[in-house]
Amino acid sequence: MARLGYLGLLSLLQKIALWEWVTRLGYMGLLSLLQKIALWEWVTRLGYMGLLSYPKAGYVRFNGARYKSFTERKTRGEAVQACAADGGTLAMPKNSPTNTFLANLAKVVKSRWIGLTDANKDGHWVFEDGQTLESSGYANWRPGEPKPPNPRGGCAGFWSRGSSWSEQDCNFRRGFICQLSEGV
Ligand SMILES: [Ca+2]
Repeated sequence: MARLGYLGLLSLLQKIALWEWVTRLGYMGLLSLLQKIALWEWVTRLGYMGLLSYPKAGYVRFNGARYKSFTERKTRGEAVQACAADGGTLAMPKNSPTNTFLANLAKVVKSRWIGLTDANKDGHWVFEDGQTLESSGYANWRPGEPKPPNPRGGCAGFWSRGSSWSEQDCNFRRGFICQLSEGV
């Protein structure tokens, strides 16, 4: 039973239902020990991947992905971790309709991180999935942004108002928007 604790992504009710199901199979004597282990490993892995805990609360579907805006302010790194905990990434607006949708997704308390950074190479903007901003053919920088090159690079996010982007030090604390890809 202690291993249930590993299934942190499952709700308590889901864990109980799973355990009942696995246990019942075992009682029935239908599974060898190795089969039980394999089954449990599989169930655990599904839990890690978040496949059993969908639909995620608060995510809204748009053009084949789901998005959620968070108002708590985090550093870029903390925001990435928060999205990963939901099985996703920071949101990646790669076209105008998606960008407009994200900008209007929820009430904006402060500016919000998106999944775009030049932290690895100043001036070289890359989305969370590795695609370069240039190859996406879309950008929506606020006038004067991104800021002049600095040695550390930065991270992009929605400006406080509207749908344009600004560059900020990645250690600033902003709200953020997470994205779950279809099928994740
Ligand atoms: Ca920069």
